Amino acid sequence: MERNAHEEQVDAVVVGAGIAGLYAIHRLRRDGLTVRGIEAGSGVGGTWYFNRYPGARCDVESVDYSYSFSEELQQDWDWSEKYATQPEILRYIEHVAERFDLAREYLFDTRVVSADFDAGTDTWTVRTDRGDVVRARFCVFATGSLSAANTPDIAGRDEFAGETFHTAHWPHEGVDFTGKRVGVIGTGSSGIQSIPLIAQQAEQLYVFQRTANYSVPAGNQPLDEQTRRQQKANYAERRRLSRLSGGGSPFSPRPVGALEVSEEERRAAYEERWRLGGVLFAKTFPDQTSDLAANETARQFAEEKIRELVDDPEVAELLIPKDHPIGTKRIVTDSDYFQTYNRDNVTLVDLRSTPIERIDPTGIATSARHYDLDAIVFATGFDALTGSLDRIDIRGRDGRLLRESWSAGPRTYLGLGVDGFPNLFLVTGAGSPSVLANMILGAEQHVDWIADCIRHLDEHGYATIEPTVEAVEDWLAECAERASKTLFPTANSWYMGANIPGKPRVFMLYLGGFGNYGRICTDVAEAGYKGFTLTAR
Ligand code: NA7
Repeated sequence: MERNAHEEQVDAVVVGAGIAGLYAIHRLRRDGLTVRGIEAGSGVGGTWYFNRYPGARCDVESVDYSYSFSEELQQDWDWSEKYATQPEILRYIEHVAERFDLAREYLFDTRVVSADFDAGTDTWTVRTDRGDVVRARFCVFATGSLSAANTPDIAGRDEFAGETFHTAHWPHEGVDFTGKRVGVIGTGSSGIQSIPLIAQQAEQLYVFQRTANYSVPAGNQPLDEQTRRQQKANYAERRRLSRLSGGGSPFSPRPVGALEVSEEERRAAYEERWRLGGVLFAKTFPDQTSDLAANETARQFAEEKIRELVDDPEVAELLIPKDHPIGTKRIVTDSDYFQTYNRDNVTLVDLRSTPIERIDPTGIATSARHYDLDAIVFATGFDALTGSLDRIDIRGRDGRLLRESWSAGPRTYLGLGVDGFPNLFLVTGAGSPSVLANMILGAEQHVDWIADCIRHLDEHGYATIEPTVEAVEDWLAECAERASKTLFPTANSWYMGANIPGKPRVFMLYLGGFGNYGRICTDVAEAGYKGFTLTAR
């Protein structure tokens, strides 16, 4: 849509109209600040706006994966399924935007290209690809952890004459694969969720798998009115438990380690979690991701399940992950993934033994043979956590570029602030629990902390806030120390930046738990923003 470039001055710029950005607009505006939101998409939703691939579904229960800031909202909204699909989540986010009149603060179809801090005026200048210039005291980057899509640079990629799709940029009108020969590259969440549905349509589906992943059935089911009523009646307690929990939902592991119980009890516990479904399988016992022997018990259980579900033992063998302890990459939540390989029209191509050599106009050539294709789906993930910020020229004090400051890995204090970048706030990014916890409650907690912080600055006559170098170093050390006590750094995961060639390998998240993390943030604020430098107006 054509429009004139904006030039304006506001209190706060919020980049992103996903779950975090929308709440930031709501909360900051309610606090009396003038705000401007900027969003690359044509509408609200962020991740849920772009990731429209078939089968896209959240792996956190709908009742928990929803805003808590408005009691009326949580009582009014009815989720139809235990794990909501992308269309339903997008409808929910659109409802929230409408209900709280948030979209009017946004420039849509607009990408932020740079943000520069001027120390003379303590002002950020944000520029966009539409020629807008927005000046603000505060910049809130709610740019998402999984928003910068990764399309691997495979030789001949752009020569393919058929249709090409990326799961993270799926056409809004959907895709009909009927009668087509389709190749899916990638078997992370996006591949594993979409493969069963693409298989139902396609004439022939080839799945190009480099690394097998663990996946647990979602155990999805429709929510009936009685369940919804019970959930809503109990919402306050559910939220209280979620805020204290490790992962931002009202569940905690059993109080004993996997090896401290009998074989029978352990199996029953895994069986129960498997039946309940989803990512929480990784948290059946508290030591599953810290003790290799404990992990092995869960791994073996999952391996048995895969063998039960897949008819061909050779295919099952290929689908069993061998390179990482279970749970150290995000466990996928699927609906009939492994069973899909029992279909006659589905072929698993093992890229470890027969790597892709190139893409050509008619399909994909591996070292073993050529696959003729009408369509290729890249389910190849994201430059996670830092990718969306790296793509913007963010310059703090003395013209320092954020991506250069982060060349050895992201440097933050609490995941909220960066040394040398005053009045810049990050939401649910690197250095926070982020994707390891419920992203909606995480976004609310971050935005509330940021809004309280801005109010503190204004009430006490401060112009800027930024973390000290020491606080950042200490926080990085804390995050690294916690990670080193777990099995997470042993996996080539996107948590480690390992999926992007050349990206520094550091575990980018805080592993101390959502509840713990929230307490630390509160303590820091209550101690007068300990670890931050505040400058007077
Ligand atoms: P993921 O989990 O990063 O998965 C990407 C997949 O793409 C994974 O299987 C990769 O294999 C594969 N991949 C990436 N590059 C290549 C190349 N060059 N050749 C072959 N295969 C490749 O992304 P998703 O979108 O599925 O999920 C991201 C998160 O979204 C998920 O964890 C949930 O939190 C929601 P690899 O493992 O690198 O060998």
